[in-house]
Amino acid sequence: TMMKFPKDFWWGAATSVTQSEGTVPGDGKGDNIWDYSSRVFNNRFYDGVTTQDTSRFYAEYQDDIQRMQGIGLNSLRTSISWSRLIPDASGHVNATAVQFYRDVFARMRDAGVKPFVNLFHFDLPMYLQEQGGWENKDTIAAYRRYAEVCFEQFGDLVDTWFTFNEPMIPAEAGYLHDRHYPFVVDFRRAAQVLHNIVVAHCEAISAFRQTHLPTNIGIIMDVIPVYPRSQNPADLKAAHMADLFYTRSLNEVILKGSYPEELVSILKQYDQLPAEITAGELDLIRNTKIDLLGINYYRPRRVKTRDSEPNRHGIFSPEWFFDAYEMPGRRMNTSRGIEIYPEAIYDIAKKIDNEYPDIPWFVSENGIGIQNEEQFIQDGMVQDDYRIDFLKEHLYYLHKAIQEGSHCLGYHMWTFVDCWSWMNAYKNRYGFYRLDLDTGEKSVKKSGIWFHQLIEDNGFE
Ligand code: BGP
Repeated sequence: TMMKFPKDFWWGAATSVTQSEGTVPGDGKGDNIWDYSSRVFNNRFYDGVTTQDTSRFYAEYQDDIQRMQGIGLNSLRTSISWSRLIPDASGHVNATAVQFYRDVFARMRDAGVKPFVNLFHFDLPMYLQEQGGWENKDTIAAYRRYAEVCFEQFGDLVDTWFTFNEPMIPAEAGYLHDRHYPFVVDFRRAAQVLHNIVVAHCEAISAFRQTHLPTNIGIIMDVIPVYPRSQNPADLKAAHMADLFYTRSLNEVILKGSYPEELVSILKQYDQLPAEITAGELDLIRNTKIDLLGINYYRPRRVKTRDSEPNRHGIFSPEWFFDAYEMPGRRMNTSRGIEIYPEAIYDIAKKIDNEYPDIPWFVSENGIGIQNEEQFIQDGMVQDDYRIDFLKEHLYYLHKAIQEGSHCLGYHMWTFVDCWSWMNAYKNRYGFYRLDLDTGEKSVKKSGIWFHQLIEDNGFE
């Protein structure tokens, strides 16, 4: 039987500018931290591939928009490149960039693909990073101004706005886990970065409210739902702590307006509270409301109690309170090294419905990254039945939650065309379209054709 989705459901894909635009010499773009770090630390992750070599949306956007239309997408989330729009510390607005994004969004609308636009996808301009990045409160003011420019220049064309994609990641990956530039490992600094990003989010919402644009604004969070190894008190406590540090820390401040008290008192106890949190900021946070929530879901987090010392040489970290747990018999995506667990979509929906019943939400990213996809090419097309199965399984649980009343507005897959990634360039492919790195050719995969049919039917069997 056919599983039908609600009327006007958002069916689409998600991408980000750093991962898809590519740099064209002379286009007036300034460096962001990825342009810089993919050049300077290239050997660490990328085998010679930099942000310059991403999938050329900047040069080929007209064809790419036709490709979106070609598989029936009714919406697509991308971002704006801050360092393209405002390329240097003087703050001047790059007119070429304004024209470019206006043309992109206008063409998307004409093609029936609603532009969902995110302001920040990990891509801080280098001139701000050099002044301390998100640790510096001046970055909050610069971000608000950038947001104001975006609302003013593109407000008539954009369908739905987002302030940040995965705001936890710049803090966690950049200041705690040594994955993203500036490769700092210091919990207290990470917490300051997170707090400043939360304040910046609120500033952008406040700027948006002042424009009186008739559209909506939200935020996109990555959710890694936590599952304990067992129901033993020690494992349950471990799960509680993982959830507190990695999910509730951010969800509650954004969605309920304040940090969890338990978290604050633990950070006090370990002397890890960020130094710069003002009463004015806490007021602003309390009074900020979003219109909708995007959830990026890729994998569950399985945890157990920690029975050995954390291997971190005294550096305070959430991992002091729990340990990762590999569930026997778990299904893995071995390409990406993460567990596949579609049921979590249902659990996430239930949690939102219970804790934040007034906030409509959608799946803003979900997908599967696969290595060496060329091995599945037959008759000139990637026969990615594994991706179709992945989508079906996840959509099955989403459908189930919607049937039970969850206020879910749509589903966006990561991603549209195979793209460059933060830690491994082109190793894992996620797209509905394949990108051939040798020829530059973009060609639809079997999953793209399948998704098109699903959109036409507004459901699947
Ligand atoms: C999300 C990011 C995306 C994208 C995706 C795939 O966390 O928002 O930008 O990269 O993950 O993950 P990866 O590229 O690390 O395989």
